[in-house]
Amino acid sequence: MLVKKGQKIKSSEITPKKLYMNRRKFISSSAAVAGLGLLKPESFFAFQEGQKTKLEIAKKGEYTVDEKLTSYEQATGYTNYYEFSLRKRETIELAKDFKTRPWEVSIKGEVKEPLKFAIDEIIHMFPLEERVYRWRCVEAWGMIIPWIGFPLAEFIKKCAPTSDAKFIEFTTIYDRKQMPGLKSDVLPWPYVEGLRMDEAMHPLTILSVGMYGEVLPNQNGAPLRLVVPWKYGFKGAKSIVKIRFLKKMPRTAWNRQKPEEYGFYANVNPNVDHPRWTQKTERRIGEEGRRPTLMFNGYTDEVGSLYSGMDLKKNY
Ligand SMILES: Nc1nc2c(c(=O)[nH]1)N[C@H]1C(S)=C(S)[C@@H](COP(=O)(O)O)O[C@H]1N2
Ligand SMILES: [Mo]
Repeated sequence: MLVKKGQKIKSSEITPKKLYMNRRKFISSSAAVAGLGLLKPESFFAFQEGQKTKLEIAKKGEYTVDEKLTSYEQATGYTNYYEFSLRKRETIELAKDFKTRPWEVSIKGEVKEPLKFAIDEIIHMFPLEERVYRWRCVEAWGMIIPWIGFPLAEFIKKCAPTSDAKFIEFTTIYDRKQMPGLKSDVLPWPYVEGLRMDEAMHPLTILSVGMYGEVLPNQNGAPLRLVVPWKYGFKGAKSIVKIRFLKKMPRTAWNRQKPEEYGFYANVNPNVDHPRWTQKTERRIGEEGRRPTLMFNGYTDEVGSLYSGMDLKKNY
């Protein structure tokens, strides 16, 4: 099939040639990365900008909560992405032409050597898992999302951090041409978030590349975002371009903007109110009324021990 420049092709029309080319490109670029293991041809997909792309899920169910999923329309139509807009229903339209290819993630700081990964290398590095998690925004609403991704811990191993790495920092793309919200000074851009190394290595923490069976929609943080289900949603940095391993706790965007409202830890905690509203209850999107908020968003059995001996009123 002949494809003219700028012409869109349906995924049903993608030729074996195109698939082959993508595959070749991937193999040659990843040859530089040691220890990736066997590349399974069946796990390749042809990413097409602006189209829904199905992801092959190798594993289902780990840590999955048995609760009714938030509708796809609400999870993708009511999003927080301030680089585009402060209005949750507006980001879907403003992000629709956002370019997620080519895309590189650079690895810096306390590592054996600095690295760069292309996004399609990252997506094919590990078997993709689907995990249905509770998701709780600091603004006291929540959702149930079927994320697709892999444990951040696995990716960290590929980055080979040194023993000096005690924290990890995530930086989001800063592109004023594509992101009209960057004109606002609501946050000190770029959007930066971070975790303590043991939080980052916890098996619940994932890097997500998709949701609802498909590649992440742009407004939900394509092509790569962090998901930490026991913390407030703002920890989940979207559209990551840089990961740094650090000796000291990084300064994060929300914490810099309003330290008394947004702490570094940001664990979901019904006993510590936000200065301007209660955190005891929350609205689950798609439901009437409010629910009680659960400590660590209901993940106490899994993560409670990470914080033993810490005063969570001080370390909010
Ligand atoms: N880069 C970036 N990441 C971000 C945000 C943002 O504005 N910019 N918002 C955060 C907030 S406040 C929340 S609640 C979640 C929302 O994720 P969702 O829109 O996919 O539900 O993304 C987080 N990650
Ligand atoms: Mo949020």
